[in-house]
Order: sequence, then structure tokens, then C-alpha cells
Amino acid sequence: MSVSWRPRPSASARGPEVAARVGVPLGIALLVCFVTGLLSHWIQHPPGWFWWPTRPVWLYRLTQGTHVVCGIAAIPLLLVKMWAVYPRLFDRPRPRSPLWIAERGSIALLVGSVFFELTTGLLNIAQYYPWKFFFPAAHYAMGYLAIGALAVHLAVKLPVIRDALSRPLESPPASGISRRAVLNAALVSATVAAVAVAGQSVPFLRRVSVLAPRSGEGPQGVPVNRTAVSAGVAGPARDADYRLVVIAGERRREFSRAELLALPQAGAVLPIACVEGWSASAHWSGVRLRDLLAEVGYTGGDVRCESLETAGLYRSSVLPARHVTDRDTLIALTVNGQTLDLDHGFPCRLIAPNRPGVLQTKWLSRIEVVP
Ligand SMILES: Nc1nc2c(c(=O)[nH]1)N[C@H]1C(S)=C(S)[C@@H](COP(=O)(O)O)O[C@H]1N2
Ligand SMILES: [Mo]
Repeated sequence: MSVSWRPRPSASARGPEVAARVGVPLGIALLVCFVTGLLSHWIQHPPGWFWWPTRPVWLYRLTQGTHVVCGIAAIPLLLVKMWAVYPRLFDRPRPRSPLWIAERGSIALLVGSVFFELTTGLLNIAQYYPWKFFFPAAHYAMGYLAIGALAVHLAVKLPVIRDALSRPLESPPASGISRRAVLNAALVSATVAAVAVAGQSVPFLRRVSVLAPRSGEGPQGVPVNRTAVSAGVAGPARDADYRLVVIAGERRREFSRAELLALPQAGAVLPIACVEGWSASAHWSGVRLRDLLAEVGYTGGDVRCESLETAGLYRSSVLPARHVTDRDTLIALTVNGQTLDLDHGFPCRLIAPNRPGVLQTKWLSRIEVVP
């Protein structure tokens, strides 16, 4: 069985020395992407056993920011790794053994799925959806495939990887460009790519973040994901007859915006942390959800928050009871000291600690305790 490169007296910089060394940070980045991606998926579609805290308020901001930064950093690493093994990808010898077939098969699966994950992820953060499938479902399912193929690849290649890592990088010396130069180029471009996208979450990096699509642009210092006009709520949101309906079991009350403002107000500094990786912190004020629910005799349970939107994937969200009772979970009426902009969810929006942006429902119309 031969799954290793034969040492050549004076080889090109291509080969296992570079492939294995680029593979280490690439493997780590992919693993971090998988774990943070699973977390994000579970927060949005919680299985029964899943438990997600309300503190620290920035935890999801960190895990999802990390997900996107690691995914972006993995792109140049993957390209250099492909370059290092490129001639081997086109070897077409006859199948030699079951192990050999497993190795080649897992590589095809690995390359395909990782390519899919990185390109769809990249296009997603650019909010460009040229495909027909539903991005989160496809990205999630393919994540399992990628990590499974990675595990098989590592298991099969372990001897080759060990051998390549234990040998000095430049032995035998590469003809032409040195392996060290290739490796440095890979690491530098991964770092540059990471920094270029990290600015959408890390304020002091903003000025260098050429890749950050949304970094602080937007009314009241907060980016806007979907405007009121594109959500089709600009009319109803400004309607003088607007009422927020609050329901717990048999009890139901309606509140105008003025009535919400007349209730005790609370404030909190909380981030909007979009699944696309951008995030921005702001000071929100409004009515604590638990105070509002006390008006209808809330005794516990999850709570559904619905938007004025009549269609749209993100028109409603469910808050676990733990988030409902948190002191910082607000029905926000202002942001950064100003009346909530129409695009930030006027007349009122949900803002809760440690949640993906997609669950921070804007233009609330109805809040109901889930029976
Ligand atoms: N009703 C409604 N609420 C919504 C959305 C939406 O499309 N409809 N988008 C969500 C997403 S994906 C994000 S990231 C945040 C962004 O809030 P912002 O536009 O105020 O920054 O709003 C969330 N709330
Ligand atoms: Mo989002």
C-alpha cells in the first residue's frame, strides 16, 4: 500500500512537507467552524437537551464572529494546500486496496464539501444568494459531511502527516521557491483575510476591514440587515392605530407605543450579533419583557415574538423562558438615546442578551406565551 509521497532528491516546494504544515491550521480552523456552526444552529433550532445561557451577553457575538473569521482564514489555507497536493489530485492509478479507495474517496468528499462550505459561507456574508437551495440547511448538513471526511482523511493520512511534520521543512531542498516562503505566504494571507473580515465585529479593526460588508453603517450607529420597506412593514409600523398585543393564556392586553413608554423603562448595552458575522453593540431602552408580561399574569414558559411582517423567514422568534425573565431582555423603544429608527424595528423590537441577530425580532406586533 502506498499512500505516501516517494522522497525525491530535489523536489519542488509542492509535497507533503507544505501540505501537512498548512493542514494543521486549516484543520483547526475547520474544526472551530464546525463547533461554532453547530452552536449557532442549536441556538436557532434548540433540541430538547440544549441549554444556552443569557450571560455573558457577548458570547454569541464571539462564537459567531469566530466562525466567520476562521472560515475566511481557511480559504487561503485551503488554496495553498490544494496547490501543494495539486499534481496528486490528478493521479489516476488503478484502485489498490480498500484503504486506498477510502483515502481517495474521503479526499474527494473533503475537498468538495469544504469548498462548498467556504464558498457558500463567503457569499452568505456578502449577502449574495445566487443559488436555489436554502443556505442554512445546506451549510449545516454539509458541515457534517466535511467534518466526517476530515476525520477519515486524518486517520488514513496520520503516518504521512507524522512523517512530513517530523522532517525538516527544507529537506530535501526545494528547487525554485522555498517551502518556507510558500508556508509564510499561506499564513500571512490567512491572517490578512481574518483581519479584513474581523472588523465587522471588532470596532478598532474597522478601518482596515476591506472585507467587512456591514461595519457600523446604518442609522443610529447600528447596521441594518433588512429595512422596513423591504420587509413591507413601513405602512403598518407608522400607523397611528398600532398596538402591541400581549397574550398569556386567557389574558390579553394591547399597548400603544405611548402606553409602552409610560411603563417603567429599563436600559441595557447589548450587541446585535448577526449570523453573518457582523456585530454591533448599542444602548437600548424600553420595557423589560418580564415587566410587560407581568401585566398579563405571566407564570413561566417560552414566549413567541411576532412581527408586523406577514411573510418572511424571520418574522417571528421564540424566547426560551430563561431569556424571557432576564433583566436585560427588552422590548426596545429607543437605541443609543433616540427613538428607534423605522429600520431598527420601530415602534418596538425585541432585544435580548446573547442571541443571534436573526432572533431579535423587529416591528413587534404580538407577544404570546407559548402554551
Ligand atoms: N421582523 C424581522 N426582524 C428581524 C429581521 C427580519 O428580517 N424581520 N432580521 C433579523 C436579523 S437577520 C438581524 S441581524 C437583526 C438586525 O437588526 P438591525 O437591522 O436593527 O441591525 O434583525 C433581526 N430582526
Ligand atoms: Mo442577521
